[in-house]
Amino acid sequence: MVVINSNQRKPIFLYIGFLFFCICFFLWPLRAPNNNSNGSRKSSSLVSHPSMLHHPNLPDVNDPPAWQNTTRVKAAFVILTRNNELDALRKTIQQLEARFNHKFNYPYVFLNDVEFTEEFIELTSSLTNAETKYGLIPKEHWSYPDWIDIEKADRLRKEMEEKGIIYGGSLSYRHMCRFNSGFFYKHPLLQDYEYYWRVEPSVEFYCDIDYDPFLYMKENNKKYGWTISLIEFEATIPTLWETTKQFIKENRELIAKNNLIDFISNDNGNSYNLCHFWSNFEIGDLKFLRSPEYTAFFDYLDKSGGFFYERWGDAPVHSIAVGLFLNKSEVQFFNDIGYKHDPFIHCPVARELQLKCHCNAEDNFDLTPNSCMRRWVELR
Ligand SMILES: Nc1nc2c(ncn2[C@@H]2O[C@H](COP(=O)(O)OP(=O)(O)O)[C@@H](O)[C@H]2O)c(=O)[nH]1
Ligand SMILES: [Mg+2]
Repeated sequence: MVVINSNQRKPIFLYIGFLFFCICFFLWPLRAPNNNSNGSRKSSSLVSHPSMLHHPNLPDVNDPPAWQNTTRVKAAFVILTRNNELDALRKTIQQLEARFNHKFNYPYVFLNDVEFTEEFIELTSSLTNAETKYGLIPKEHWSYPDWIDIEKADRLRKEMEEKGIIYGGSLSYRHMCRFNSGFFYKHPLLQDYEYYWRVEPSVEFYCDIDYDPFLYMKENNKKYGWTISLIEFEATIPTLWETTKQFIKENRELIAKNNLIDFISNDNGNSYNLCHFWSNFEIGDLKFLRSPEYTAFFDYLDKSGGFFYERWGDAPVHSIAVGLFLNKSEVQFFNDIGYKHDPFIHCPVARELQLKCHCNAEDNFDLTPNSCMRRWVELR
């Protein structure tokens, strides 16, 4: 028979106590109906979000719904799209209205590099009671700037295409990325707004959003909000980080004191770890994009030619800017907004958040190897 004396018992009790603590601390928030071993293990910090009960900024459960508060932010959805994406976009707007905007009625700004068709205007405006505006992008925001060597750009595009790099051969994709990086917020239709929510055709919204994320951003001094973060294709941005480092060297005074460099670099800024916020979803403060530091950064990148000679995406550009110019408290992870842009899904896994969603927590991208969520969670 095994006999345990009193000296041995003490460590055993301690061990059992510790085990119990670990179970409560790590597993309690994970009691999602469909927990599995890979996608749904989350630490408690992953489930914090503005619509959780007990959040300091939220009213008591007995208070009237948030949309009955008539305070609205100067904000709009911004949708850059082509006429031929109409059907994909209608599906997206239908979900966005059903999940959020029929309660809050924020306006839509549609942007295009060619005129929108009558059909597009009719079949999008009919899906919402909110105001809809349709804008043509000025030519100078969607064309080569005069310092670009067009023959060199043509040749490098061809080379990227031959290497099989995604969108490597597309000129319009490059105009799109450059426009989203440095121009959409300068469009006349956006001048009256303080915040934007970027939406693309085909994206899906899986959960009811019963509070106003714009108001949340404003009241909590948040400047950038996201739902999915991931690793960039390195072949699209070979010199982006070197160019950024040169910018930093020449503009040290513009870098935030408590910046988020550890989200985008594993070695204190020496190299880029390719982490970025997926910019097909963004809720942001337009003041940030219009700030002197963001303007200086975009202009510097633009002058280097990488939007055309390589294939710099607006996602790494925005994310690096967030990493350099903001601090963590100004950046919001919208865990509660269930969202899909093919092929990835952010689906909240906590049971409280699942209640009003139609996604499967097992499909959540956050803790898969290509997600940068762990990096985010580890940030102090
Ligand atoms: N007007 C216009 N919109 C474009 C063009 N290319 C892309 N977009 C829009 O830009 C956004 C990103 O393009 P998308 O094809 O979804 O790129 P991906 O998400 O990186 O695969 C979407 O909202 C598209 O509708 C273009 O040539 N003209
Ligand atoms: Mg897309």
